Amino acid sequence: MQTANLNTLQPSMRWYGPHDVVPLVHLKQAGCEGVVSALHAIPVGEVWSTAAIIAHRSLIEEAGMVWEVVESLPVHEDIKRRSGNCEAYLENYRQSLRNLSACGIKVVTYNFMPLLDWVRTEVSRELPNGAKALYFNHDEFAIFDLFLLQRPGAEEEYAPEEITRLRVKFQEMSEATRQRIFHNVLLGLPGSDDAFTPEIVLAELKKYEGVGEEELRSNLIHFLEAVTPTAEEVGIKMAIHPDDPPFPVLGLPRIVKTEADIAKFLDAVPSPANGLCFCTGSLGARQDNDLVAMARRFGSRVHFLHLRNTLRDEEGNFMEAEHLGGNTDMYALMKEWVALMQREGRRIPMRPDHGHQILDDLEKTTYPGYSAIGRLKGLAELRGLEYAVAQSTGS
Ligand code: CS2
Ligand code: MN
Repeated sequence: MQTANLNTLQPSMRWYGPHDVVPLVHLKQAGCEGVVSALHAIPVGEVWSTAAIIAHRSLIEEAGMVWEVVESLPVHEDIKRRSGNCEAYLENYRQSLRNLSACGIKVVTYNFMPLLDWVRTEVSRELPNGAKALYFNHDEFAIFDLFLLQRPGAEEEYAPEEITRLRVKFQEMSEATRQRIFHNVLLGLPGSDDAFTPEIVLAELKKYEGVGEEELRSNLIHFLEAVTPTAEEVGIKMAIHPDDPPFPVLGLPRIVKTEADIAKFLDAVPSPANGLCFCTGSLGARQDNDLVAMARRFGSRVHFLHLRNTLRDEEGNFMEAEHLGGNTDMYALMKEWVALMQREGRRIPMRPDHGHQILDDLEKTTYPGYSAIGRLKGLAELRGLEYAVAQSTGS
């Protein structure tokens, strides 16, 4: 594909490492220049050694692609709570940044969601055409919270009529559905191959007692003040991933869900090294987020793009939609990214965040959302859109 200008998105996909059922050669065939990856075997909080980074990078380079974006260098819960060994983990984080920079990494993605990463109630919801997608159902999640987990305090967060309605729904629910919900909600927990019991989850949640939005935000700013000077010094751009979904869950605060949230921590640590992974799928799950306005306002701090679409309904449910379908106007957004790259004379790495399970992948077990063919379709559609936008604006 030929574009008039070199400042295009860097087409990329995520690779989970040698155990990923989608091999690197398939990412190359799908049109990727870059691979987004992490050293998943290293326990959260430990330093990523230069030797381990180089070994991983060699695999990607041998497959003809570059590794410039890490997703994720996870932040230890002690840092998020600013307790325990927080300062030691911050020093480890800085050391990992130095090592990553020495090995050519340019962008480091992370999130600051307490305990859970993404949350869904279904990971293979069948669509009318037989494809499968990830789905968040508001009622099922509330049922998990109120009746499966029985979280203390949960009842205060729902209206009494709603609790009555949900109790009936729960009583009529099959055991298989209950188990599916329990399992899926906890997929975003680290080490989620283990069998979590309500007791284990409640004990983990208890550790966040007393950490509300303000405390978590101040802990994030503490983290940013601790690592940004190092990132700046070694030439790494930090890119925080928004909360997914962008609202509090299980009584845990979430602080990267709206334009106002993002402005706060970007302003608090104004270095360009303190930036964003703009995930349209996460931010787009809220109807009150104006993504185009956010792209305009924060564009120069965006170092990495996750392009994904969601289809919301009135009840607070959302489906992961096709990349160009759903509620997010991908065309309007693509115009912003193309203009931004031209204006600033740079390329932004982009990956299709998730894809549907379609065709031969329906028979395979991949990480939820990380099928080969669905992502390939998303990447191809997004690159076609980018090409058309770039051509039509004469850039
Ligand atoms: C990702 C996130 O698969 C996904 O939904 O977008 O898990 C993301 O990798 C992390 O939140 C970033 O730290
Ligand atoms: Mn994302």
